[in-house]
Amino acid sequence: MISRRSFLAAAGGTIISIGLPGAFIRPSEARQRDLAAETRPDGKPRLPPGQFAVEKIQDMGGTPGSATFENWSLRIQGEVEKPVVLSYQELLALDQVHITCDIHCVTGWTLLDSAWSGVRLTTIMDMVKPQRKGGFIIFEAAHGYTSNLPISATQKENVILAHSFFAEKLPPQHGAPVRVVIPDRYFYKSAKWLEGIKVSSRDEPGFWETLGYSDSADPWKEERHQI
Ligand SMILES: Nc1nc2c(c(=O)[nH]1)N[C@H]1C(S)=C(S)[C@@H](COP(=O)(O)O)O[C@H]1N2
Ligand SMILES: [Mo]
Repeated sequence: MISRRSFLAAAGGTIISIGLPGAFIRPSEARQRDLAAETRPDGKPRLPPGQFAVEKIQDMGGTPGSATFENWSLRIQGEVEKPVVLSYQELLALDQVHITCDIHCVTGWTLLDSAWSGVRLTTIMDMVKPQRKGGFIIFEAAHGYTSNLPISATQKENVILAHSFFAEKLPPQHGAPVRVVIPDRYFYKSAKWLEGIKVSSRDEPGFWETLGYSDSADPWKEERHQI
């Protein structure tokens, strides 16, 4: 039997997977024991339940968009007072933040201390002003990939639209020109090759969410699959 965790999905003729089995570069046994005892400033364990640490980001695939740094644009619309279209240059002109965070893939790996630069989602939401009924955010990526969250789950300081990874322009396979980074949800929420953001009055389950993965995706509650 194929486990749900490793099943493949065909999207737009391309076979993609939520987690390709691969060779993981893992910290030493001693470091892994130390990590197991570490806690975050908010009191949560550094490694969420059922996760293991890796030292390098895994390339998890997906179908890249065709946008370049020159012609990329981001359309933010839906239940907002002021819809906006941003170019890459306009994104760079907004307040920039640099975050160091851990990211957690639902397949089990956790990358510690990854460094991203970009713009807080709250900065963008302050521009467009979501209406009261706009309770959900839908991230729209190339080729119809979407992910969804209640707006409340995206209003944290560490939720950003990232254009750089470890001070270098985001590599194509990791979502260039711009991707979402939501460190405290499983990584499938962090849409690569971002093209739009829709504020919606209703929840609209995204690509992996409609295939059985959790809508809320909280790693500390181990919300991996729909129940
Ligand atoms: N557009 C798009 N974004 C996506 C995906 C995808 O297939 N397409 N895969 C998601 C999943 S399942 C994961 S684990 C992360 C992987 O990001 P990475 O390849 O940079 O590690 O991207 C997420 N964002
Ligand atoms: Mo994933």
